[in-house]
Order: sequence, then C-alpha cells, then structure tokens
Amino acid sequence: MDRAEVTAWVALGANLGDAAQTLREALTILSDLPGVRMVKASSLYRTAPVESSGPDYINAVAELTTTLTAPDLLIALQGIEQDFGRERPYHNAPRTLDLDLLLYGSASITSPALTLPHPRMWQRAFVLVPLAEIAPVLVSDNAMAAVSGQGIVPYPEQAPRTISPA
Ligand code: PH2
Ligand code: MG
Ligand code: MG
Repeated sequence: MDRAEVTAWVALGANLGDAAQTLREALTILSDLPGVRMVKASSLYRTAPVESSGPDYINAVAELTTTLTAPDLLIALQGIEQDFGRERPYHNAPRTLDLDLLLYGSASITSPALTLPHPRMWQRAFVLVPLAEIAPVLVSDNAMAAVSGQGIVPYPEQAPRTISPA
C-alpha cells in the first residue's frame, strides 16, 4: 500500500554565488523530487546573516506534501545541497545552498541526524517571515514579535513608487 502523504515545511537559504537564482532552481528541483509535491513556495527575502558571516542571505520557505519518510526526505535535501556544491568548512559557514527540514507533519524527532521541529526555527526571522507568508496560522504574533529586530526585506526590493505630476 502507498504511504500516506505528510505535509512538510522546508527552509531554503543561500549566501554564496547567485543566491536568488539558486533558490529558484532549488524550488523547481524540490517540486520534481520523486514522492514530493510542491504545495506553496514563499517569495524570496534578503536577510542579514544570523550567527553567520559573509554576504546577506536569500531565504524562502516551501510547503510540500511527501510520501517520503522524514529521514529519506532529509537525504534528498542533502543531495540537492551537494548538487549545488555545498561545502561545510566550519559551523554556519557561508553556503551555496542550505535546505532545512522545519516540520514534518506533527513529528517530534531527536536523532543525531535530525531534530524536528527544527530546534532554532522560532528564533529566526528568516524562517518565520516567509513561513508566515504562506502559513499564517503557524506563526503567532508573539512568535513574530520575538524576532522583530532581525534584518529581513523582500527580494528584489521594491523601488519606491514615484508619482509623476499630471
Ligand atoms: N542560516 C544559518 C545561520 N544564519 N542567517 C540568515 N540570514 N539566513 C540563513 O539561512 C542562515 C543564517 C544556518 O543554517
Ligand atoms: Mg540552516
Ligand atoms: Mg542546514
């Protein structure tokens, strides 16, 4: 029998190379993964590095449904990171692509490879702002307030509208 579909939430981030293009390509690759359907993708955001260094990040969040187990989905995400040349010289190093599993249904998992829900998601505006864009019920006002000091703007930035005189 086929496995039931589970809703999963994935955070995307990059701050090396053409990060925005990488995220767009990664969203397409995610939606083409066997056993995965893309439900919704947030828009892109430019964010200041949090406990990290290098250029600003581009971040987004995607809602998927999947018949993969959480460990198998994690392996698939890590494979995509590898395809984009991900290197891990040190903790939180700048990266070409980071794909983090935030939530997998209501699963609560603590294993060396995977902790769900993602242990730091509630401390990070670069996760909560795109998540709230596509799933407002998941992010309370209090949760948003807790990350309100962190730098995050829509990408690409909207140019100010100039209204020409009549
Ligand atoms: N990811 C990190 C650490 N810091 N900062 C921003 N702005 N965006 C990220 O995706 C990010 C980060 C660890 O994965
Ligand atoms: Mg991460
Ligand atoms: Mg990661």
